[in-house]
Amino acid sequence: MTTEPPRGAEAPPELVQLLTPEGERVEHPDYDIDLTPEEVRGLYRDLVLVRRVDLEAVALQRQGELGIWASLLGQEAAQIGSGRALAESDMVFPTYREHGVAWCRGVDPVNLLGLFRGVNHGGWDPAEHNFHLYTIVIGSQTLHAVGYAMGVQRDGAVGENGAATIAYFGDGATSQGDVNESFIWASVFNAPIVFFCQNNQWAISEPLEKQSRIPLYRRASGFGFPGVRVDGNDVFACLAVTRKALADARSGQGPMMIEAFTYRMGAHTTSDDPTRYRLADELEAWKLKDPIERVRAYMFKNRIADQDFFDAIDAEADELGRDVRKRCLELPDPEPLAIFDHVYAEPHRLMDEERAQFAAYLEGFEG
Ligand SMILES: Cc1ncc(C[n+]2csc(CCOP(=O)(O)OP(=O)(O)O)c2C)c(N)n1
Ligand SMILES: [Mg+2]
Repeated sequence: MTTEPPRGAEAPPELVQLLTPEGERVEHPDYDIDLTPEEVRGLYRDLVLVRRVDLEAVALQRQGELGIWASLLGQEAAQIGSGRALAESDMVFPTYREHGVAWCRGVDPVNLLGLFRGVNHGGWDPAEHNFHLYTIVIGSQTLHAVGYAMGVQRDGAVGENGAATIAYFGDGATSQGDVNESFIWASVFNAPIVFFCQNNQWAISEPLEKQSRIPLYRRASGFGFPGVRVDGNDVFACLAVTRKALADARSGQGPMMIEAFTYRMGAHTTSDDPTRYRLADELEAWKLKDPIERVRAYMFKNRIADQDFFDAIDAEADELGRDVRKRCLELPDPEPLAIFDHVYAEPHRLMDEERAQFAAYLEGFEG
């Protein structure tokens, strides 16, 4: 009897990788990158801090303080690598799980928590951070992103001072019509956009095999633009590949798809129980590819950081966790009628009617 390796745990051969799970630096002919020790320490800090915010959010949800939370556990490198590749003028269209990218864009994590606590409608100003609001409707943000990128193109912001757009989505989203339509528009109009697919192997309980019979990145060629698969647990490779794709988009070379091959180590959301549909050995195999551990091993081996550095980052993470928790619990509840305030930019008759109905309903309560 042969023992099959756990599903998705074998590294596929066509994967761009610059840092192995053991923390060994490897070369790549197309995507090399020179990082200073300072930059490596910065990436490590990002990875640890976003994981800490995520863990705190899961705990807050378990304590009844958030309605739901979509954990990024395991996907930190894909998000920090791509997020740190962005230029300030680039525009991001996220899903609901891009907490690491939000971090790179300077969005206060408490604003993310406010959304999942149900006390705000979005939580941040997309124009201020060049980071659009979270989108729950699977794949729809890719169409918004292509529309935005085509607008940038029409404003003439392609070339030397060009700005790129990046759309995040999951493996499951690749089966949505919206995503396929967005590929077509981006391709035929040569839009300055990067499609960043985090293939975390699952769409809730639906495995990757139910989305595609070919590697996802190869879909791109059918639409007429390049696709590449990167080790999504390798922050160096994600940074290098995304940096190049964004630079190409900005300079007018059109769209590109990046498939970040990674794994969702937690549940789909806090409402999900993955033990119902996946085997524990799959998770165990992926734990060995942890995106943070490999950077830590690399830093130790190459004397880029000492124990004091790691202790200081851990202390900073604990402090951040405490601060985020405290400020989350202090978030004020909105006025019930505020739900009608920003549905439309202009006054709207239907909203006025519904507001009045709801106000009358609220008046029916005593006190
Ligand atoms: C249009 C639409 N259909 C279904 C859903 C329900 N739904 C929420 S998350 C999800 C799975 C998405 O999987 P994937 O794209 O792989 O992203 P991941 O959650 O794994 O990051 C589904 C089907 C939805 N939100 N929107
Ligand atoms: Mg997925």
